[in-house]
Amino acid sequence: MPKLNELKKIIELQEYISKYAKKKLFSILKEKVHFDLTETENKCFNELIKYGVTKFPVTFYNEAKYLMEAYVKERIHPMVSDKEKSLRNASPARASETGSDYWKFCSFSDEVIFSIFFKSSVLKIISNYYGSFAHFRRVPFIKSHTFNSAIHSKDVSTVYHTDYSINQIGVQMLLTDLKKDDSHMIYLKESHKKYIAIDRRLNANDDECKEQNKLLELKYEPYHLIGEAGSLFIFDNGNGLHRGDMHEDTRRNIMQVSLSRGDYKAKVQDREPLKIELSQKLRSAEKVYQESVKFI
Ligand SMILES: O=C(O)CCC(=O)C(=O)O
Ligand SMILES: [Fe+2]
Repeated sequence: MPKLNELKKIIELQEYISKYAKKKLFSILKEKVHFDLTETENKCFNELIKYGVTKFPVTFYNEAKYLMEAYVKERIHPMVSDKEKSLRNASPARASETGSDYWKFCSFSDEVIFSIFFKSSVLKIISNYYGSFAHFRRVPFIKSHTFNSAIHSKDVSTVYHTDYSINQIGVQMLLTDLKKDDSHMIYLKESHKKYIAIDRRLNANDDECKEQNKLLELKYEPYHLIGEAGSLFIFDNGNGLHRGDMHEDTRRNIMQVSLSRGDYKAKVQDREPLKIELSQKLRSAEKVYQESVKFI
């Protein structure tokens, strides 16, 4: 239970937050969908509704191992030449701010990435959450990063924020094991119900940020995106508060991708590089999979 002076600060913070609150309504009328799920998938879906974050019931252990070998350690891997044409660097400025020495956008056409998204119920769970088809807003990225507070103290995603503009859902897969004292994402459970919008740029001062993080963690229960390699998390980062909790001398390897309800068309640099191959692969797939790549 927080102490009285902490409660007072929480209330002040809440008032500060609501000044910037925006309730983004699902404005365009969408085709309503609902997919049948197994009992465990349904449990996962219900958790997403309740907490704004959930762990997918399947762990993609072999897939994570493959992605580490084929991408992050690409320079020593024989498959690299096949992949080269589909890999794109993320913003070098953001990469250096976040301590990423490997941060690349890749293709859904990769057999393993394809199987994770188009042969599982990940997209069905997210579509059920939206109540309409989920659409990828860009291709997935694979990121390997360390953290050094002296260099990276300006990393904006270490401050609690929501990515509120496009009703975004994030999917993050761990490519190697992560423990609580490794760098990882923290999501504040049930904060997605409050329609909070904190602009990251409003939090310039480090001490102020730390204080704000502490207060929010008293108000909402933190959910740590940690676990074994291949763990896959789904989170409503459009509405819920989250941040990267960075620890020095640790390395995080992840694959991440984000989705929207289709209110957003991917920028040229975020689109699928092997679009024709991907369309062919999806030709006889269920509509939920075909729809998901419509805007990339
Ligand atoms: O896990 C992190 O470093 C935070 C990233 C983030 O803010 C996001 O994916 O929306
Ligand atoms: Fe975010």
